[in-house]
Amino acid sequence: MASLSYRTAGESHGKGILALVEGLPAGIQVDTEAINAELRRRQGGIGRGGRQRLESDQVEILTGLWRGVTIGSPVALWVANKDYRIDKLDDLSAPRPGHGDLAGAIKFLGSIRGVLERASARETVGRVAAGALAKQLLAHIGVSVLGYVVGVGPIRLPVPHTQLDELRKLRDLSKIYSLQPDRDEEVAQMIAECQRAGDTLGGIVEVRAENVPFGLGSHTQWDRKLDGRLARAVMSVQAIKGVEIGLGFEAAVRRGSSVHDPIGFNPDQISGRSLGFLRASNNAGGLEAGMSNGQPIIVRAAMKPISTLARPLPSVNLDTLQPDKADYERSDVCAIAACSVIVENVVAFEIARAVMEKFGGDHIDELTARVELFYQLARNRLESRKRRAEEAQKSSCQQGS
Ligand code: EPS
Repeated sequence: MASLSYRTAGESHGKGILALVEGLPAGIQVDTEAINAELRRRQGGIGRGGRQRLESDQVEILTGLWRGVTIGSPVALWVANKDYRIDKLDDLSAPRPGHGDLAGAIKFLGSIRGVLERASARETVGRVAAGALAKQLLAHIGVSVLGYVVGVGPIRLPVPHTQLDELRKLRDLSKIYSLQPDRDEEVAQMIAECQRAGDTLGGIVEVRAENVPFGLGSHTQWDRKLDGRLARAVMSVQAIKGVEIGLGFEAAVRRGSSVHDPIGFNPDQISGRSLGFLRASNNAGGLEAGMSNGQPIIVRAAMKPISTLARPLPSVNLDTLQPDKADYERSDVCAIAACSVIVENVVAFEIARAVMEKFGGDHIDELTARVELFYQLARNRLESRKRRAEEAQKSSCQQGS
């Protein structure tokens, strides 16, 4: 069977955005409303621009299902744009610093319009739809993925120490999708002030994936390392300028003894997905040598401020080659909430891809059975080691007595 992958197509003001997902096993009952809920969340947050008042993103599943269930065929997800007017739109002349305008217009020996239409974060509709579908595969093996905002501009919004379900409730209470809903007002005021100044704001998002099986990804080759794949996928999201896993850049500052997560073991906890290993901390963010280690996967990403500024930066007019102010088009002031939804879904897709690589299966039941078989083999291996260790200890005691 094909490995799990997706591609997107579509322009910001074209007919719509398409995501083509290949390699999903058969037998997944697809919940279209769950995909729409993610698309709606992506449209929300504080600081969004006029475009989100025009759109009400809804997925149409064009292919790959029979009576609502996957059949192993490619799944084409389509989200129509209401603001479809690409051919009526003029070109820009003064590239916006930070956007793809200058690099793209030079690269393609062409227009800025031809570049910005595809560089636009509207494309993330397709990534979210694909990721929301991949999450439905992950649900079958008990993996949960949650994305939230941990920083908006200079404001830090730390993660409380509580269970994932509690974090999800907090996130869903917050208008900026942080885990500190009681600080929404402070964030809203900062964004409003930024808008009055004609400026924009970025921030930091974090994604936490729980109950991820041991051993996804591989240390054996650079492009199979799951940390590398996650970093690539997340870094490719529009406006992302930095990606960290676990402790991230902070690990470079500390000594090894306060970075690496000590390994404990409780033989009585070998059961189900628990193999008995206890890690008091998770600075590795669930990944060691490019493999998942049974701990939650933690990925953080830094989003730069939106590059379309109402009070534009200096640029050059490409028609006259004279200094000019960068062009302004309707835009968001802060899209960090949307970014948390996008990164959550992008991470979910990469984890689902790695699940399919390790366990595979043409039907979802085959996949879930293979996951269980793997855990059974791992538990058996540990139980037999435990017995051998106990016997060795018994015989050394007997020899000593
Ligand atoms: C974007 C510009 C704005 C954003 C857009 C990304 O679109 P418009 O030019 O139509 O106002 O709203 O994001 C989306 C359309 C979206 O759905 O997230 C850009 O230039 O990148």
